[in-house]
Amino acid sequence: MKTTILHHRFIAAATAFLAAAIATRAADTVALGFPLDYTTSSALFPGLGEDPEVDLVPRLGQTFVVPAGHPYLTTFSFWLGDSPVFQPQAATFNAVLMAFGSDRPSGEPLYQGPVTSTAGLQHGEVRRFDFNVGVSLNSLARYVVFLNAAPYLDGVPSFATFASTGTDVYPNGTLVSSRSTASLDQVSDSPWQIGASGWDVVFRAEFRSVPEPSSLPLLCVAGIPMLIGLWSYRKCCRLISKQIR
Ligand SMILES: [Ca+2]
Repeated sequence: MKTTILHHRFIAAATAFLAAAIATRAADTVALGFPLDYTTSSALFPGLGEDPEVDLVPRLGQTFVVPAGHPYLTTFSFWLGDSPVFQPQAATFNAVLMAFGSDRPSGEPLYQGPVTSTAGLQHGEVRRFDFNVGVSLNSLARYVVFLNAAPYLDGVPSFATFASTGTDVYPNGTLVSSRSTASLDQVSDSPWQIGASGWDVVFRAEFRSVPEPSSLPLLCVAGIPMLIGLWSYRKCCRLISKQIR
C-alpha cells in the first residue's frame, strides 16, 4: 500500500517537473503583432502576385524591431486571403528575412523559407501562414520578413491578398513592398515603398531569449532520465518488498 502511494507521489512530482519545464519555455516567449488565434474574413489590399491589369507587387512584407533580450526569432506568420476576383493561379512565393535600413533591405538573406502557395484557399477565406525561422538576430535592430513571389512569376495572373486592418497597429514597423522583379541579390538596389501612416499587415512574430530546444531533445533531457529513474525506483521497491516478505 505504502509502495503504491510512493509510486503515485513520484509520478506526480515528475509530471509537475515536466509541466514546470514547459511553462518556463512559454514564459520566455515575447510576441509582436496579432494574436495567434486572430481570425478575419476580410483580406484587404495590398495584393501579392502578378497581373498587368491590377495593382500588384511581387514582394511585400512587414518590418519590425527585435525585442530587447529576446533576439531569437522562432516563428513569423502572415494571414493571407484568396483574390477578390478569381485568377488563373494561386500566388506562389517564399518568405525571406533580411535586415532593413531606412527604405530597403540590406545585407544577405538571413532566412529563406520553402516554396509556399495559397492554393487550396476558398474564395473569401483568410488563413494564417506560419514560417519556422529559427534565427538569432540583434536586439533592437530592424528587420523585414517579406513574401517573395518574384522568382515564380510566369506571365499567368496570380493574386493573394494580405489581411490588414489598414491602420498602425504596431508602432515599430510598417508594411513595405517592392515592385522590382530583380533577383534577390539585387533586392537592395532600389528603395521600397513604405506603408503610409505606419500601416501594418496582419502579422505575428515570436521571439525567445535563447534558441528553443525541439521536442525531441526536451524529451531526452527531461523524459528519458525520468523514465529510467521511475523504472529503477519501481525495481528497488519490488526488491525491498520481497525482502520484507
Ligand atoms: Ca506600424
